[in-house]
Amino acid sequence: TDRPDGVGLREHIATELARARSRTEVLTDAVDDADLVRQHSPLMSPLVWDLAHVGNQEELWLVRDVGGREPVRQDIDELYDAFKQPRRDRPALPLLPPPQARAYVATVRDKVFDLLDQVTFTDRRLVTDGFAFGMIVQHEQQHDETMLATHQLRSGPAVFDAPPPPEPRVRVDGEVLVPAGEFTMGTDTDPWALDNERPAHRVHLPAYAIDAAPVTNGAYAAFIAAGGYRDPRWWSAAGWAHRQEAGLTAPLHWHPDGDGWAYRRFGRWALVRDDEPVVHVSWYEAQAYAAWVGKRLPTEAEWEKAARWDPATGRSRRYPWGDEDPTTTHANLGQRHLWPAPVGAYPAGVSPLGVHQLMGDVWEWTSTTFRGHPGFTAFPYREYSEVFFGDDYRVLRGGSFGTDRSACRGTFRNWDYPIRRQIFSGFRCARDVAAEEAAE
Ligand code: AVJ
Ligand code: FE
Repeated sequence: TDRPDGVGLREHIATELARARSRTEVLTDAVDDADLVRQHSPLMSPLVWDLAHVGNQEELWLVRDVGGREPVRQDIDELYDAFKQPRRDRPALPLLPPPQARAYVATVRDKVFDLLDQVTFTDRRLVTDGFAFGMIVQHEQQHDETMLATHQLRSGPAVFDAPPPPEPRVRVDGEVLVPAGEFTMGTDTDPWALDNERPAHRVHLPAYAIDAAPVTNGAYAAFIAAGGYRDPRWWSAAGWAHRQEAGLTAPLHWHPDGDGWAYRRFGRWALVRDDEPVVHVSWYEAQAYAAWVGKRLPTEAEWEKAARWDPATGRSRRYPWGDEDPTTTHANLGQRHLWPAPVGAYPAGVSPLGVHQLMGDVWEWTSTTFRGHPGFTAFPYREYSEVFFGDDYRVLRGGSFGTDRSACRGTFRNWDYPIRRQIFSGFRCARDVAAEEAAE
């Protein structure tokens, strides 16, 4: 997909912008206007805020910065600035009502299509390979995932329907042994990779073992049944304090049902199925489960080596299966399905080392705090990722059923607070391997 300048790049950008917008429309047309302005959880924005914020970012970066055009609505910049307006306060703002928000994003988009006809992709670094357009596509798709999480928190009757994910095609269990050695982490070449994925750099890891699949509901339910939520031995000090204070007893959206569990997914009750990856757990819960099974969370580098490193060539791939963009057989991405697929459902997505379902299904918590790769430079602005570097956030990898393929690849990095679980978060475990075991 090397489209340095031609028609191909323009067409590709137009398609990706349109694809993002139709997803946004599905998410915002599914409910009435009263529902769009309501706050479904203090953790989330009203859907109408996400909608106009998407348009405002597109205006700032494409219409004004790349295009050098007159502002469409400079007066609303403050309202839709995520740093100035904390989520819990957004419903009280004088937001554009739904019809005006829809008209605003449409006006901005018209100007962007006009700009796209005229832009010269070689002009400046911001537009090389269409980067600024790609950034805006990914931004809208990320908000579309956030809006899907808002829908999951909404009470009331279901408004979405989707076919269930595919059934298992192969049996997957146990762990995969990854030999000690170097691999290339991050990228210099993926044209739409964001600043925090760059630069490519060599990382040496000692041998380790990583689960061949994400931790399932069945395995996680065993942790609950064994009293895992009542035993501080498995929890970090901060995790135990949070477990107590928040009264955690099971993943978000789970409720006891007879001997087992049921959970609410987009307005419908379903029995918790044992072979699906667990979703809606915080980093603290993931860490406690891993301790209970005598393992730990993988580091971010361990996750990426398992996902990208090809022992036959020594190269790091864009995705576990190769360099080609995901298709429906590779991974459960793109909101085609509304929950994670059972383990073994995507044999075509396996990594060279034999690790399954790294992309799609659930975002996977890693033990790593969010920081820049060695040699990081903020581009095009510090606010995308650099201001979040430090000890507060943990990195998640791989994308979920709610993530679009444009906002997800082997190098893509997501981050959140360790208490968060309204996102589509799960995990897999890893462990150190002694030299004798590694040599076997
Ligand atoms: C990368 C998902 C953590 O939602 O806060 C959206 C993406 N950045 N608008 C977020 C993002 C600016 C970001 N995450
Ligand atoms: Fe945003």
